[in-house]
Amino acid sequence: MITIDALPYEFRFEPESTAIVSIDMQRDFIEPGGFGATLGNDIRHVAAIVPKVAALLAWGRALGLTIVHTREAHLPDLSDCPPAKRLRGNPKIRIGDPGPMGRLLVRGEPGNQIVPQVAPLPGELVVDKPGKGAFYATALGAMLEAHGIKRLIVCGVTTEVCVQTTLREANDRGYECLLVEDAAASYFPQFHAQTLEMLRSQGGIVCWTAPLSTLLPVTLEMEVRS
Ligand code: TIU
Repeated sequence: MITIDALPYEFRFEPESTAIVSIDMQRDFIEPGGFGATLGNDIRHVAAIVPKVAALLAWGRALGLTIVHTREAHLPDLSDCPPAKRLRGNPKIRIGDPGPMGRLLVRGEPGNQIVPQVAPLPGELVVDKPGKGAFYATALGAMLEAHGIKRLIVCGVTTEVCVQTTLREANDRGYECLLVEDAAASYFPQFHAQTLEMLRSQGGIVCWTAPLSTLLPVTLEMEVRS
């Protein structure tokens, strides 16, 4: 068992039953001209976490954790995109419309690819999800069960939308989750901070949180000793 100095108290995990879930680190949210930017958002805050997510993934790979990447992605015929989602708000271009990186939030398009610095390695799990939560209408639950996963270490974008929704879905399914504070981001820094606070409130009602700096010193040798 490995112990992380987290909030609201220590988070303990075993590498063989723990997965990193890297949420929606795709060009559509992180680069100019993607879905996030078309909603009117400033992408700088989310782009800034790419090196932290890369460091977290490298750490997880060294410890032998299961690595899962998600993408918010719709089928080309948009049959998995509820009209309510497509029509919401007043964006310049909508889900499925052509943009500078191909059709917005559509599987296989250039904008739907995970940015190269944090892209999946061969053998890692990739989940295309039509919703904000990664469990909704996906095989994620079955995949985690097949790998014997009990705990999730979560990162990605955006903190108060897909990351939070996924954490709440996971919590209700019995997973113990740690959100890596500075390997997640929102377009709105105040929403990021408030989301961390609410998720770990009430004794960790949804999850634990910890900065990357508390995880990186942990090595496999520490598990052998503990
Ligand atoms: N708009 C926003 O903040 N997020 C999303 O639409 N998707 C994810 O969070 N991935």
